[in-house]
Amino acid sequence: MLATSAATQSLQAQAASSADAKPAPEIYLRAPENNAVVGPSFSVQFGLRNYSVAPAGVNINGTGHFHILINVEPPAVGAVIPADSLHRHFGGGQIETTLQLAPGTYTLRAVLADHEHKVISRELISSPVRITVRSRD
Ligand SMILES: [Cu+2]
Repeated sequence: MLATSAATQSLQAQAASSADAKPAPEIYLRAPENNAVVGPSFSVQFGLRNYSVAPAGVNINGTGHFHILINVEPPAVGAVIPADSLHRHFGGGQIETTLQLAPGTYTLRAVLADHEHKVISRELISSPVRITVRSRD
């Protein structure tokens, strides 16, 4: 029993040290690209490195769900992301979606938030992506 316990502790220590050595998380938009010109209905694809996706309400360390912020500054770390037309939640764990926007220019940001929709860290807020939406495809 003692040997098993020591082996378990050793495994836990390895898991902890590999977690410490983990590279920083990164979030970005695979699509659209910065300065893209898109039609009124366009594909959005989220990108994430060194972190994982889980649906809203599922509390697993190192996971979160995506949001798109449209023409708004991101909330502070730890703040709950509002749910409205400028703050879209993808609580099902989606990694892509289709957005419909009126013609114009927009600034989009992807944000990963935790199971309670709280901003996790600055690293999990993407750089702004500027797009122009045309009136036709
Ligand atoms: Cu959310």
